[in-house]
Amino acid sequence: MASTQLNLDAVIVGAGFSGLYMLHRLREAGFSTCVFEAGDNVGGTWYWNRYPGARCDVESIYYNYTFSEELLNEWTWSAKYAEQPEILRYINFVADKFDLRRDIQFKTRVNTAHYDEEKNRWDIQLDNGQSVTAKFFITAVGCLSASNVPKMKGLETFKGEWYHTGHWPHEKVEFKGKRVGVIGTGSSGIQSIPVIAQEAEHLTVFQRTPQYSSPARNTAHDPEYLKEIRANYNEIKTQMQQSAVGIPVVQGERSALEDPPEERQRLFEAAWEKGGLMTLSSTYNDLSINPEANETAQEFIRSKIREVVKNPEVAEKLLPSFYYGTKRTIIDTNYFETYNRDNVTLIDVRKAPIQEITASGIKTAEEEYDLDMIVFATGFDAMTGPLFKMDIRGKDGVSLKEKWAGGSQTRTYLGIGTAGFPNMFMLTGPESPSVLSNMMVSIEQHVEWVSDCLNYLRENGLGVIEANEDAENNWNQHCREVADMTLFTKTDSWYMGANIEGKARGFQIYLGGVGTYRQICDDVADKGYEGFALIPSKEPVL
Ligand code: NA7
Repeated sequence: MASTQLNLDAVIVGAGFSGLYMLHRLREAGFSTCVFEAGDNVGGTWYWNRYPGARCDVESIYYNYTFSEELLNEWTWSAKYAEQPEILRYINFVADKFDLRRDIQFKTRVNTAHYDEEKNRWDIQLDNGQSVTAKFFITAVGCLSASNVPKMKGLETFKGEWYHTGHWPHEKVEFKGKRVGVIGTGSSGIQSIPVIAQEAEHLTVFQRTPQYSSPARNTAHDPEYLKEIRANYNEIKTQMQQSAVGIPVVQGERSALEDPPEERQRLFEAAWEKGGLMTLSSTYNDLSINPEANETAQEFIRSKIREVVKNPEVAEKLLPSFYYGTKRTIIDTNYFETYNRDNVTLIDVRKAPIQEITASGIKTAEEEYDLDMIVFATGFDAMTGPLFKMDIRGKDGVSLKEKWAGGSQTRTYLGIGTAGFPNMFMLTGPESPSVLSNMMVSIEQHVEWVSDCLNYLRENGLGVIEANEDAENNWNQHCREVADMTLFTKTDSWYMGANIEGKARGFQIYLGGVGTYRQICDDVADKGYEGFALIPSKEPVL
């Protein structure tokens, strides 16, 4: 059957937080737009990550859209840290409020997007056989949407159930009476382990790298507090936008080494008691840059783990030793306490690696564990993974994968554009603050920058915008220089691409802070999109 071709101003890939807002902005500005979304509903990350205990580690009052005062006043978060179902309800509420669904095609994956230089249009093929052309191609695919199930011998022979946390079933998964194995102790593992342990007959945790985690201390919201937040939201929004990570954080002004041990202990204790994402890490100003200062925070958390976990042998296995904060900082609810339960066993797979999955469980170098269910909390091919799931080709048929492959690493200009790929925009792309910021702040900033850019092109009769190679190289170098000033690059993490076999190593996030980054992006726009080549339209396309 011949399919009819849609010709649009812009195609957006993904109906998560970024894709939805991008659609709203472009539609308001009069551009013809459609979102293609693989899932059967809106939500992106929050649609797919439905594992037990999933919740956002950014406080709910900061983790929402801020572009509409009406929306801010209409939605009330129940708790300091919102659970996945509540966040998904919020996203659905937004989609309904702004009538977004009529321009979203669900259950549709973008397979290929090829730029046709002659026509100056993107040719897009969907997995249902439909083809679409668009002047602009905008990826809103998220940073953590390509889930990583490590290649393990024998997985196909396993007779029980198995799931990945980032692709969790929509129906309730029953743990009752089952022997469950969880592989991985990143955020997803640490959030789900305490919840699974409460239900399962037995839980075996397969840990490769012990993690630093501190208490979230989640609480229900006090209506008076929310009233105050609403009354001051404009000021709070400005603070978020100008901050380092998109959350107003009180940053300590001294080095951890300036304080005597007793005072340091007092401040760390206070942070531990208060709980929350940045509380401990912002106690001092040098924890992320000075190895000795970092060691003080490491030792503090190790002492807490020894204090909480009753069995000293188990506690010992749980002690992390990498630089604190250089893998995603984690906050938890009863994570370390869970190892005091009789129905929980911790296996160190660094010492005795997993050799294979058998029909009945997991076999390590030391022992075989019988399991009814395996939960892979093994993370994602971050940042580039979601983009590489599509065959994106720019000028001369060069694919994004080829351009960024091998040792050459990812290169972007501002994390928004990349040379050789005209009229393509990446929302929260590699080399932007993205996952090391409050995503909502970074999403709104990118969406607004891109929609302003499209308006500018239209107003000025411009048909093509493309990042210059020089600008891109300078940005790439700047990103690396900033990252090299910190301890982040000293740890193997998914920020470095180190969790995926064969992936080129390189720090993929801009660490200069969201306030600084916003200023840089605004300056680029104010200077007529400096660093981008702008070419007049042959015909008035928009
Ligand atoms: P993460 O943070 O990438 O954690 C994945 C975990 O899985 C981590 O403990 C890994 O150990 C472990 N892992 C990965 N592969 C293996 C194999 N082959 N064997 C044993 N263990 C393995 O993913 P999450 O989903 O927890 O969190 C992702 C982000 O989502 C999070 O940072 C928040 O931003 C939200 P490793 O540390 O690599 O040794």
